[in-house]
Amino acid sequence: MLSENFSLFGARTRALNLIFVACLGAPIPGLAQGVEHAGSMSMVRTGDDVRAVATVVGDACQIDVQGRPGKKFSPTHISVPSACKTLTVQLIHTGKKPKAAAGHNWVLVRESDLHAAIADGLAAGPDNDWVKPGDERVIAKTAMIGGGERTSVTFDASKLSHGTAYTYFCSFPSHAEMMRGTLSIE
Ligand SMILES: [Cu+2]
Repeated sequence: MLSENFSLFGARTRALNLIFVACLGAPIPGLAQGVEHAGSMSMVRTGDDVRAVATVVGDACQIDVQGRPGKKFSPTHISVPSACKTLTVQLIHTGKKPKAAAGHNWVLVRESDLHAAIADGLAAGPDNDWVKPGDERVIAKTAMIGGGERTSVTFDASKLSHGTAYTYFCSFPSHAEMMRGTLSIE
């Protein structure tokens, strides 16, 4: 009877050890992962990957996007609820450099149009904020801004479709390769 109890205890200890080891292998809660609340927007962070859901007020939706030093957007993924008729994206440049040195904008295209839109934008030059004038592949874009500035764009979100992959990027030279994110209709 005593030995049975001992073996039972041993089995439990091994099981607990396994759970403990499994936890060590997982991302450390609170460091690598966590939930942020920026205003009324909920964001889930996993390392550099930040996913956010646009805030819905009636059928007008809103999201804040930071353009950060190091050529990064935050969030890096925006989920747009299908109830959104319009989406307002407010871009906040959290860096210090002026527009001419390290400007940021927010340009939305279909993922399949990304490379062509970037290439034509580079050819369009700084007078056009590095976006081809009248580019029909560009679904929405903000102005190019410098450090400490903010700007916004409101566009018709009902023309975006569920199941299509959209990408947003900053068209400033050498930024677009790193500075991009994805958007989808949920
Ligand atoms: Cu940029």
